[in-house]
Amino acid sequence: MKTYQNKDAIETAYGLAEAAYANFGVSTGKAIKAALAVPVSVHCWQGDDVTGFEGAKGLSGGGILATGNYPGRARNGNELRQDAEFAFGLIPGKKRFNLHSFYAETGDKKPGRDELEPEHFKTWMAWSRKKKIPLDFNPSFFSHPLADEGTLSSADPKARRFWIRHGIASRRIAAAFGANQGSPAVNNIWIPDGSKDLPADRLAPRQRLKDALDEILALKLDPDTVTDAMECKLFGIGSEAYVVGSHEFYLGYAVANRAKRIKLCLDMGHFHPTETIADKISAVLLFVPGVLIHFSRGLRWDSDHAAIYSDDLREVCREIFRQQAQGRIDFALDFFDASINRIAAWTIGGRSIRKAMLEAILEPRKLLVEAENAGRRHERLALMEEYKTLPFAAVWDKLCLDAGVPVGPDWLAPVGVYEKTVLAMRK
Ligand code: RNT
Ligand code: ZN
Repeated sequence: MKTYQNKDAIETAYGLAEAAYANFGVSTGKAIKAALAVPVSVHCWQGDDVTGFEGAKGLSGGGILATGNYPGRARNGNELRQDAEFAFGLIPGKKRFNLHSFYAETGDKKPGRDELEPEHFKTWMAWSRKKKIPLDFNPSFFSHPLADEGTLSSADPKARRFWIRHGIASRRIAAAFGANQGSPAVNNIWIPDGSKDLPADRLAPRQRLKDALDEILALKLDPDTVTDAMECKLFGIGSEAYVVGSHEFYLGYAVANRAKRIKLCLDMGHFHPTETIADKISAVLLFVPGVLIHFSRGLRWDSDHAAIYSDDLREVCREIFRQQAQGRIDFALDFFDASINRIAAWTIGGRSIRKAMLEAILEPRKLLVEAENAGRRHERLALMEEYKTLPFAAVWDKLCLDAGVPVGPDWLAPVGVYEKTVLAMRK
């Protein structure tokens, strides 16, 4: 394939684009810098199909499923870190890395999830410091024998207590990450609890979940080290009729517990198949301190296809930058496709978010708002239409060039080499 990394051609096209955007009062140079500065939390679990290091064969039991059998998944911490570092070199801009509790490296010891400690993540923390990649965290309430009949909402007190202890242990680990990196780690709670078929009692599990969360959050931690987030969902695989932790549940919980500064996690794949989250952002930000977004792509029954530069995703980014709310948003990836090269999946998702951010930042917001405030609605719509065909690709290429990552499809070649020389050896 011909290379796209032609500096002169990119600079020439960029010069024309810069002038075109300047006509709309927008600085492409500033936009590139601003887009590169926003951190994106890359999810570790695309690298190994959400398997973890506990010796599991794969993801099991709980509202989500990784399908596919593409060769070369990471089987341990070193492989996962190696793969992630490789992908980071292809994704422009600031990155974080998001772990689940079952990526603990515990050596010969096999602590229960309720016994996990920061020291089980010391290799991750050392890597994080060395690479200057801050970490985020997630307790893992699935792929576990005690998760079969629910977790934090379980009617079995033994199981519920176990998961409450896990929730507390996870917050402590996230706080240790925060202390290690000198900035808060996001600790996001998602539980799969729900019912495949129509429940007779929708209330009792929600009451138990509320009480369990109260216990988990009772432990006061330094807000400079950890931020709590909670992720709602409408339905999942095997929980089609009922999900305990619904949107209304967590929104209500976060608002009722204002002092605890809980962020709401909105996953793009967790709503009705035609429902998008873009319009929710301005509404919930009036009432919760921040929103963690899981950039994902729902496709029919699955909520976790690789994120792409879709209208849906672009609208989410536009909404954020129109409100200048980026400081209150945590951008995170959440998808797992085991049927394609996993490094490519990360790269496609990571590049698509950065691309959508850049496009959103380039929007001639001022002109749109002026037209709106003056009642010139035809002009508002016309500008939105004209803006769509500005030479955006040239600005995106320039961003990649400035960030030192491959331009256009040039990133495919190194992925191909890595597949042959590294991934293919994992048999
Ligand atoms: C599941 C949630 C959750 C998980 C990860 C693995 O529907 O989206 O965020 O995907 O925690
Ligand atoms: Zn999610």
